[in-house]
Amino acid sequence: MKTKNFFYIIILLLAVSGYSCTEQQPERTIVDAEQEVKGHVRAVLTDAPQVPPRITNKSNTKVIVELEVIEKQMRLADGVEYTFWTFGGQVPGKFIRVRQGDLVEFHLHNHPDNMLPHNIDLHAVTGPGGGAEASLIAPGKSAQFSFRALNQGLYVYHCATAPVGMHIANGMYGLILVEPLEGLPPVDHEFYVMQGEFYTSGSYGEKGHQDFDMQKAIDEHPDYVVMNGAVGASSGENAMMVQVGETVRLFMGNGGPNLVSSFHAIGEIFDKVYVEGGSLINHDVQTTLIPAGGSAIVEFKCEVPGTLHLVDHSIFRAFNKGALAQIKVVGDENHNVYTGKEKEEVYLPEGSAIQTISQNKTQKSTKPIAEKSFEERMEAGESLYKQNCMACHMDHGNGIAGTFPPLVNSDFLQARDDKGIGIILNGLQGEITVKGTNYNNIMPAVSLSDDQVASILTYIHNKFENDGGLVKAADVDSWRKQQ
Ligand code: HEC
Ligand SMILES: [Cu+2]
Repeated sequence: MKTKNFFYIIILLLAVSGYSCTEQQPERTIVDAEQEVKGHVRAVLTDAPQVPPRITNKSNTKVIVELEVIEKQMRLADGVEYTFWTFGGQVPGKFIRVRQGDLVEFHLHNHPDNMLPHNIDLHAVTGPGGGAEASLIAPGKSAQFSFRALNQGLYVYHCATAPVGMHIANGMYGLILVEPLEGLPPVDHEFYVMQGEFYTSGSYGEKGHQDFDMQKAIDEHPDYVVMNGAVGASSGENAMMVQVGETVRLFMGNGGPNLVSSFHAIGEIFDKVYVEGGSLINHDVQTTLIPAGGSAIVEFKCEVPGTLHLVDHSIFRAFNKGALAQIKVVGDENHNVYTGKEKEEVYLPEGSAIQTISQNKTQKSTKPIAEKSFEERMEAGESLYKQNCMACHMDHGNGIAGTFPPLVNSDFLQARDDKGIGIILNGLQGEITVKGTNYNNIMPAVSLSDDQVASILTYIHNKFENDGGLVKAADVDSWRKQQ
């Protein structure tokens, strides 16, 4: 009897604590669809990473959305072109913003120059196919349908014309935000970022126009996983910019078509996550899962300057397939929050030996290949340098004083008969002197093909103010044979 009472008390306590938890969640508003809407407005649509302005009108209205499907060739990566199918001319498609309870009058136009029929399935629609059947149109046609935005939240829309996977894989997805009646709380910046994969005939980085590869899509083996439709679309000089002390809200989507995103911001913690783009709010989150065909709204305050890297933390996608966007935070340091590097010294545990950073093993094949011209070596060398050497020797080959020696105007490199081939293939350790500074560190062997070593070294000897010259694949081959 006693234990039974105790049991009831536990249940009661759980119920009470459960109640106080849900209390912090915003109340859900149920829309009365019978209620009439007042007037009408034309929706402001934006391309990523921009978001349309907050909605300020106080009552529900009819929102007219005009969206045009355009098939067009654009950049997927440097030197890589792809024929995208778009909602509004960019990938992801235009951002649409309405208010809960609004009546959305949707007009889909299929540009006359297009080759295929298309339609739209908006996950914000309550109705068959999310509007897909109602909006299916051939090139040169328009379709209209209306829906009531009953549920608040951040929703994916996509094309749902057969073969559905192919239409999505070619870039036909975007986001529609249904703001709660009372509006989202104000923040300093709102941005739109959407992940998606591309399945191309050539592998990652292969130059020229790439076709869609159906088999890779079925196997779920993408060559590209990108943020905002292309490698570098929202990073580097296209990065989003904010000031220290400002608050940021990201509307994150995942078009898929296949992969789930482990969304993470390197250097930030999400103060708030609207889980899966719905009304459940989680706090203090490091990585939030975004399903294919799903979303998340994340919020944080930028306390210190620096670059935040928005990645899919299935991390090879970020570093080897393009899944990276950046937010640059500018302003004053705050050493109470983050000090930056206070000290650095070399740490060499006993017994450490040269390791190998291995590329694809098959690339080691010594089968004779056609030698490249100087220009081709320089071009290939630049991207190979970025992939294999830049992490340590830095952007412009300047290294890091005391740890990674500079490759710029390196007397050490120029004094070697092998042009540096042995350094790349065998690694390097022990004390060396470069431009009067001593280094005693370890460079791992980097396993690359003869052709790749030749291109990197040609690049370094010329680009970084060394002694110039052309290194040939045959030089690397004969060096290997002498070993
Ligand atoms: C993981 C870090 C790392 C990577 C990656 C790396 N290096 Fe090094 N590299 C070093 C270190 C450390 C040294 C100095 C070794 C020592 O102290 O003996 C060095 C030394 C060198 C030197 C001789 C010193 C000089 O400044 O001339 C050359 C040349 C060189 N690296 C080229 C390359 C090239 C080319 C690549 C890319 C294929 C590369 N390294 C990748 C860390 C790295
Ligand atoms: Cu389509």
